[in-house]
Amino acid sequence: MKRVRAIFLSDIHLGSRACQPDRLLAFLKEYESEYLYLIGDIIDLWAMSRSVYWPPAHNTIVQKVLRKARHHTQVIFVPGNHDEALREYLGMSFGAVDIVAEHVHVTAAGKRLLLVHGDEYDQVTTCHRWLSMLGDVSYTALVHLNRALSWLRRKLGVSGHWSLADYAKRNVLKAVAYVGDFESAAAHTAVQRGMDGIVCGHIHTPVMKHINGVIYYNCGDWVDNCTAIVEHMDGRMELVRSTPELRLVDAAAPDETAVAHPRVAEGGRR
Ligand SMILES: [Mn+2]
Repeated sequence: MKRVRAIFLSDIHLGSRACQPDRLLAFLKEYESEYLYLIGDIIDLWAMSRSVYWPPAHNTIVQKVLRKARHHTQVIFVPGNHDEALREYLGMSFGAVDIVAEHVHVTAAGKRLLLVHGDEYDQVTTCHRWLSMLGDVSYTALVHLNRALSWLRRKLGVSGHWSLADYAKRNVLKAVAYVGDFESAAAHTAVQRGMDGIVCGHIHTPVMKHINGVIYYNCGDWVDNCTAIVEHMDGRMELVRSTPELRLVDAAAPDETAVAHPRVAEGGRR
């Protein structure tokens, strides 16, 4: 059992056949923390709306998280796009799990980290190329515009996920650029908000790296990579990978050379 200060998880996709619950359970058994952050796409309501899939292992994960919340762990849940329905409950608590749109975590080393799922950067990313040509257009404005658009789509009852980014992601070469653009857009927000870093998920590409003077953390996912970000008691951050043999290994060191895993998934929804 390892005691750490904080655990950051995203993109677990419970309720989807793609989720790897055993490897997550191995991780949750090994690590205890003061803070547990669930940074979106924890429950895949999109997958469940197509067909209900909920094996006992998925229940075990929910029970384990709730048990942690009842005892000594502060659990905070930032909904993502696959569990967007839970955004209706922002500001509320369920079984000692607080649901919020975003959160600022301060590490033991005093670093301020913005926690968001990251789907707001998805559309921003598709516009990145000509944004950089136009120069002065604010990402923040675009992020707000994107939020307003998805609200409107919901109100109009347009189902499914509207995304030019999905189209771009079907092409591998575009996908490489896509991941880079997503990371810059996220880092840009951290800079603008005066943060030391940003912790997000969404694109299933686990990494810790310096971008424009801030640190960009991506938790990865529990579909392909089985990774988590942890903060040790002294504020040191680490990317941890749960291997198929259920052994936990360090995935990367927190310096700018640590481009941990340039994995690119072709197509597919995030
Ligand atoms: Mn997502």
